[in-house]
Amino acid sequence: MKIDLESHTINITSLKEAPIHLSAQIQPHGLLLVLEEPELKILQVSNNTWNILGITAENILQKKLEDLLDSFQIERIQAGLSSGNLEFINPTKIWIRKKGDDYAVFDAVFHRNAEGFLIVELEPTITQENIPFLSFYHLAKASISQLQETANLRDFCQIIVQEVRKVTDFDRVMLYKFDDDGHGSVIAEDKLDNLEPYLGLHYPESDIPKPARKLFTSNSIRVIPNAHAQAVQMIPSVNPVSDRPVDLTNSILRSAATCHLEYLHNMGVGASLTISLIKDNKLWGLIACHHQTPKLISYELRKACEFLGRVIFSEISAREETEDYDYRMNLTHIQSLLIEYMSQEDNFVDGLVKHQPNILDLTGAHGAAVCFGEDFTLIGETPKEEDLIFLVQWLKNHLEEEVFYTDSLPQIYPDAERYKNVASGLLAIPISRRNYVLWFRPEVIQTVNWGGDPHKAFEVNQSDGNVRLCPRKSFELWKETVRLTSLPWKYVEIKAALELRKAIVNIVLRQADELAQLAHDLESSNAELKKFAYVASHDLQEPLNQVANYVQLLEMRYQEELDEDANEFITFAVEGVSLMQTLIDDVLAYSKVDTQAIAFQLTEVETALEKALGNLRQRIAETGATITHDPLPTVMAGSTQLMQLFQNLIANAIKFRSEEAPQIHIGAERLEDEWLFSVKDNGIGIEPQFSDRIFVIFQRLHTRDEYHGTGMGLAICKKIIECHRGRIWVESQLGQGATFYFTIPVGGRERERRNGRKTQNHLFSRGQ
Ligand code: BLA
Repeated sequence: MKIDLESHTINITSLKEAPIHLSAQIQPHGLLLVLEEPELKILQVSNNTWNILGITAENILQKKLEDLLDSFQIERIQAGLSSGNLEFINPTKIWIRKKGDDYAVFDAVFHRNAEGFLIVELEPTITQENIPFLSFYHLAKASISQLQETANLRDFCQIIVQEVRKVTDFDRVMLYKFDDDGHGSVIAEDKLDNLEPYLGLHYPESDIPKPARKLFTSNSIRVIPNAHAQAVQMIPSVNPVSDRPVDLTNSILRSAATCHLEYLHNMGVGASLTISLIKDNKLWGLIACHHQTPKLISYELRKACEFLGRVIFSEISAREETEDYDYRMNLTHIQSLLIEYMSQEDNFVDGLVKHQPNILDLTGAHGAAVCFGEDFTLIGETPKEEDLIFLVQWLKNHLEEEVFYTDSLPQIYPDAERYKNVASGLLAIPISRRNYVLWFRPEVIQTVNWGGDPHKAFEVNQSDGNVRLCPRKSFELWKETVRLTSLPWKYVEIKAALELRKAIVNIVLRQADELAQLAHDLESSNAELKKFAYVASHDLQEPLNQVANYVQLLEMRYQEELDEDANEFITFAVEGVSLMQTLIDDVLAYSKVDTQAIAFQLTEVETALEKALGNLRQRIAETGATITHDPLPTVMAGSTQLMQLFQNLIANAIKFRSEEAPQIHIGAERLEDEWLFSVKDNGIGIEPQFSDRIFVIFQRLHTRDEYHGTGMGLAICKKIIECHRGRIWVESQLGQGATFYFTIPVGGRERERRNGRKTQNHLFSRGQ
């Protein structure tokens, strides 16, 4: 009866992942004993002793091995058991007396299971197929030397299956390779001509479920000499000492799961031999041999196959790696160039995208994005920035290792279906929790040939109250068109991405170090300045007041006695004191301009300007200055500082006026991501060579006699603008007036000036 999956809460996974190593059944061609050391007491035995030995299981249980075997055999076994390595005695030929005087001869194989019980498996000795190990070894060696002459991996695998078939004489021998997700495909095949080819066909993960794959990493050989044989029960089915089913992970005789036997029946297989191929502790693939009729394989032949599998496979692994050798060398070269570019650029991202080759070449991607915080740098064909914001957010929760890759992003992140044409494949590395490099590949529609419809890989059946899985009946070619998938990322490409990650992390760390050092230096120089300002305001102020007071006292008390010169000297002294006071005030004002101290808020520039003009009322009136302005915007700024900025610049324009009455215009222009302000006058102007010097603290172009002041005004302006992450400069010619420009970023100081340099160049070229 077929079961409707929707209406039943059947846990398919638990059915697929049943603990097959605890099966209490074995294949009937051999005997299995579970012994307790050291006295070799028989705890469990397979229920076929009557058929094979003519002795009932009850007559064997709880006896000792010595009750079955002659003492000289027991001595040899005991010696082997105490040597620690059981491989030395495997296989041991043993003779068991049947009822009467007849002896049965077996190949006995010993191993200790995970629970520490000794498992003895007895298989009938096969004389006709008993190929001496050494001659097999020579055969293997001959085929390996032939293998070494073949150039490509595919031909190499083909030779392997041919050789294995030659020595084992199976009807069909295949090399089966697993994908990352547990599916697999036949990559080489040698077979009888009349059999249907399986070469190139794919098989779903459920055909060889997880527990079966896991067993192969521990036990590299599986033999099923007769897929139709009736399994034999262990007696008792539960180990009487541990009170649990006995662990048969490394057993040879353990009966295959019913589901798999049914699978073999459906495929028309009478006997099978399977050898695992392990690479880097992972199951890479299998050599799968099928025979249409039952077929016994001797222990030696199995061992020889295992040996062949290992030796040959080490050669496959090496081939796999050299196959990509040239490509890998090329990627290594690109990688070293990228590292060089990154270290040359101020911003490492420029090093990744602005040169040839760039990061696209490193992984053979069609698009890439470097996501640093909120900044996205895109190259090639990528999803839109707004899509990337969400993708990166999603990645944060799914990226647990140093690299993430998929050749079908839309299948795990459905949002990506909208941009499958650019990003069906994704390879990503995190630089830190907020920063990522992503590579993209477009969808490539592919056809996959399956051995039977993978969507109907199995059915859930119910009989006698038992729910079980049944494999599909048909293994006929089933073509699938695979969409939403890119070409897969190669191992070498993933490795190249990981290497790049290391380099970026190093560079970013080094830059962060340098920045931290700079910040530290800046902080200490700021602290110095603040200390100085404090000292100036308190400690200097006091003696200064004292000088002023005493000079004034001198003037008052001795006025009658002082001549004109003396009075003039006193005036100079008083002026000096007041200049010094202004200097102290300016230094204090300068030291107070500090990013932390500025209250950034939406500020109407016009209001700030009006306040500044209010403070300059008197000077404006005295000089007859006219001040005009463009419509002014609202910006993110410190309003007090903005007012001070205008006050200083306008005061400067008035101070350095020409013969004519000052005409001052304040302009404002919106650029891409900043506001550009200008304060233009018709004053005496500045020689262009001095245009940088004027912003330096205490720098004066004129003597104090010509123009009063401390030379601090523009230094304060510069500092205010720097605190706003803007720029300030002057354009002027001597005698032709001057225009001071400054910028304020639209987004406030948090927004970096991303294309600052570009904007400035463009301005300068327009100004010429
Ligand atoms: C085992 N299935 C296997 C094995 C192979 C396959 C090679 C290991 C062989 C062995 O243990 O003897 C599958 N054989 C294949 C494939 C090809 C082939 C893909 O020749 C391709 C040409 N199998 C199912 C379903 C279940 C299942 C629905 O299809 C149900 C759970 C189970 N397969 C299953 C189990 C094993 C297995 C449990 C392990 C058998 C065992 O060791 O007990």
